Amino acid sequence: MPESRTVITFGTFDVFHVGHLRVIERAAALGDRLVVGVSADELNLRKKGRAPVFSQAERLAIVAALKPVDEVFVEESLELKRHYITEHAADVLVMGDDWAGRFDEFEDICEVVYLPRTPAISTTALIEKISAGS
Ligand code: C2G
Repeated sequence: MPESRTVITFGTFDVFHVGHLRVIERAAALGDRLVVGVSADELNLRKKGRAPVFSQAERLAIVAALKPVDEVFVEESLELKRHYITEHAADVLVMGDDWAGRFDEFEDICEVVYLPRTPAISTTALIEKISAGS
C-alpha cells in the first residue's frame, strides 16, 4: 500500500475569507491528509498586540468544518513548529508566500512549500472596508 502523505499548515484564519479557503484547498491537494494549526488568541496578543475578531474557539470551529481539513489544533507558539510537524508526522509544511524562506530550517524533517497568496484580499483590508462602511 502506498504511504499516505500528511500536510500541515498554520494560520490565524481570522474573519475567514476566500484567500484562506484557497490556501487550505491547495495545501490539501499536496497530500492525503491535511492538519491545520490555528493560532491561539494569546499568540496573537503577544505577536501582533491585538486580539483576533473571532476567538480561537470560533476560528477552530470554522476551519475544522471545511471539507479539505482532517484535523485542527491550537498553535500556542510560533517557536513550536518543529514540535508540531513531528507530533503530527507531517511530510509537507505549507505556508503562503508572505512567509517565504522563513521555515526553510524544517527542510531536514519535511518538504517545505510556499504557495502564492490570493491577490487583493486580506483580513486587515476587510476590517478596514467594513469599518469604513463602504
Ligand atoms: N493567505 C493567502 N492569501 C491571502 C491571505 C492569506 O494565501 N490573500 C494565506 C496566508 O499566506 C497563510 C494563511 O492564508 O498561509 C493564513 O493567513 P493568516 O490568517 O494571515 O495567518 P498568519 O497570521 O500569517 O499565520 O505560524 C503562522 C501563524 O499561525 C500566523
